[in-house]
Amino acid sequence: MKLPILVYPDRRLKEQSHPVDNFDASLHKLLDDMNETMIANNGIGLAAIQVGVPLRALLINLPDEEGNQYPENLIEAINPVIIEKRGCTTYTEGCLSVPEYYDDVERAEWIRVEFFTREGERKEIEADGLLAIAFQHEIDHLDGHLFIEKLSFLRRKKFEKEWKKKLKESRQP
Ligand code: Y12
Ligand code: CO
Repeated sequence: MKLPILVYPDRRLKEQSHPVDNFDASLHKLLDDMNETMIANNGIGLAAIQVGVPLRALLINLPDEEGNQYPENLIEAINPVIIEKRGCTTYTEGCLSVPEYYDDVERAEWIRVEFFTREGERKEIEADGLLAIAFQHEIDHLDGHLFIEKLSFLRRKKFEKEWKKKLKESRQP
């Protein structure tokens, strides 16, 4: 089932998400619904709080060079924790909860992440490039943070100005 995505400045996006305790059918249904929602909106990453569920669960599905996404490349990460990070890189990020806005964000270049699968199996992966960016972006959502909070003061002001204009234009006359 496709779910509605919370859009900035929805206050629920600032919530701290809770650890998942039960790796049961309701978690599996949530992950399946999140995947359907992410695909339908051309996303490459989605956190549970973006569909209004404050649980520490996220999805990432990076496209290949042609822009295609495959089900076998889907990463489902439950209770993810960054246990090591190195370096610094900048990438122009976007977010389904901040549609049509993209800006440069600095993050660690390389990370090691511990997480659990939907069956409760512990995994550890090393990530760099786009995967490292995506993990950090999505884990920030689990802690109630959006990428726009990482912008400089001036870039954030530019964003707020553009966002206000967009809301005004989308309002009914
Ligand atoms: C690198 C940077 C950020 C992430 C987090 C995941 N971000 C997304 O999945 C963003 C998706 C997105 C999709 C949009 O829709 C289309 O392109 C059709 C979009 O455009 C509009 O809203 C108009 C904006 C963002 C992972 C890795
Ligand atoms: Co996002």
